[in-house]
Amino acid sequence: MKQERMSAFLKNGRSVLLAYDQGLEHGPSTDFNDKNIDPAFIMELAEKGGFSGVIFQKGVAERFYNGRVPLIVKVNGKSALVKGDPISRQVCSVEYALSLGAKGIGYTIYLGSEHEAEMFKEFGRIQEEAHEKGLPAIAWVYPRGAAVVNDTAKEIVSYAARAALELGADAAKIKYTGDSQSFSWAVKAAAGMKVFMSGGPKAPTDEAFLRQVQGVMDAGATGLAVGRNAWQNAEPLRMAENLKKVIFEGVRVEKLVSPVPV
Ligand code: FBP
Repeated sequence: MKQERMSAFLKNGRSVLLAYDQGLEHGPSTDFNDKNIDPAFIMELAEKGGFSGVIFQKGVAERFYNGRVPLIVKVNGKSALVKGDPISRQVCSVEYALSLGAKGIGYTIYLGSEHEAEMFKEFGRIQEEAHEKGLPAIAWVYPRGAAVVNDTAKEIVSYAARAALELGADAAKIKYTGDSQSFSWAVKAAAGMKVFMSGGPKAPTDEAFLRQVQGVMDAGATGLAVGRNAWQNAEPLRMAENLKKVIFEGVRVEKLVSPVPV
């Protein structure tokens, strides 16, 4: 049986992670404003907001990680400039991530890309190294490439979850399918492996986003790895509080005090 390597990030089996690797992935101009371009702001938000973990690339971890929230280092990355089927390669060793204080290793796999075999192979090696050191390997599994028509369809999202399980991930970060019932099929496909919803672009309202999170929890998932919907929010600490209520306390969105932005 698999041991629970994710325990550093779990409270009663649930979790809310703060993701901040978008600078490299998207380019800073699209996602950031004067406030959230500063990694120190994110480190403070992770701590004050009571997030279960924070996700950085190694350069940000080196300069800004303060050791007070469990760290996941994303060990591969790619820019937003190269077009065509995506490939994201290793940019940080497991050993170096560990030396930065990592309690988990993150790696993105573009399932369906013509380069998927290279990412499978690299993730396979990284997963084994992480496990040797007692760290969980968390797979961002994003279906992309010419063969993927709709990356949030039930079939493709559940395939992403299943691929992560079969590749040996301890947890998968996958896109929301749009409703709880279809997402529960992805949770089933994960067969006990931890499932996190990937936040996505900022939702039109706080309430709309919190309803997605509620749907994810109703589906039996572990929680959420959120970036833009938290740190692009005008009141990120209030969003963090609402997320924790929905994820850890099971509070229904309609019972939250003013979930809609003021
Ligand atoms: P967001 O909540 O901002 O979507 O962050 C989650 C995340 O998985 C990041 O870790 C990653 O950089 C980004 O989304 C990838 O975004 P995209 O789906 O546009 O490639």
